[in-house]
Amino acid sequence: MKLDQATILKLAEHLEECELNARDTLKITDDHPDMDWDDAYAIQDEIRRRKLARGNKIVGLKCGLTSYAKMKQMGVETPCFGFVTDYGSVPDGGEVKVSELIHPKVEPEICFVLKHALKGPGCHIGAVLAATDFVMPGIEVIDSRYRDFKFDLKSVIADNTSAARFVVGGQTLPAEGVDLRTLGVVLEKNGEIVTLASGAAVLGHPAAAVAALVNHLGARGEEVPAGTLILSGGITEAVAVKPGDHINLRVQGMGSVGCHFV
Ligand code: OOG
Ligand code: MG
Repeated sequence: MKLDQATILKLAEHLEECELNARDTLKITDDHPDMDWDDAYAIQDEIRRRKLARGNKIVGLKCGLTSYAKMKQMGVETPCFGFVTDYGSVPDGGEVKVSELIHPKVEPEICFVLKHALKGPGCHIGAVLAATDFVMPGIEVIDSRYRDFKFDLKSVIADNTSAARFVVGGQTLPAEGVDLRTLGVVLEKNGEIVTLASGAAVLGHPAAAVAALVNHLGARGEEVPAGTLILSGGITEAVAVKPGDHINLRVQGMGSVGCHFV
């Protein structure tokens, strides 16, 4: 750790205020170029603690920057991990209020729900699939608190990996019946296809992203409990949205999930 506790608390408060007031900021590594990975996750942990203390719930975990399309779009090369909240959950077909956000973008994701706990190190695709209850489509609405989405990996980790809103729905499928690598994914905005890909875009197999999350938490002594919802990361580049947009995600064999931006 390179930052003292007071600085970690101050940066967490600052980033969370930006989130809750839909205000942007410059990336925090500009003022703290020496901060390390542990500092970045310590700031994210403090944001989580603040939300729990306020009575919010953490309702799932997320992997970010797990596809080459996303890594290329954001100029980083390593996945990152964060959490999603109760107030971030939008029902399938529901509304997302753009006024509560800074500059939202949407990403198509494959979501996992576990029936057994997982703990790293050594977690692999096989362990993830064996522990998965079902998979389903999800749209993640990301909203970096950094001006113009300009950040580096440490800054984005501290900012809870740009987590803002998410929509899960469509049709659930047991993981064993699906080849998650060849699974086709089509993202539509206002009825037109804006991007498409297959599941292998995420680290060769979306379950590999979940395994990476489990191993990351395992290194910190944490287990991922049964019942956890996990967003495995954007399969394509993220797509900017504005009020009036309707987003629909179609996933092969899993129906579709959608939301409106108002
Ligand atoms: C970071 C969050 C990335 C994903 O699925 O890749 C993410 C960002 O691009 O702002 O959630
Ligand atoms: Mg995402």
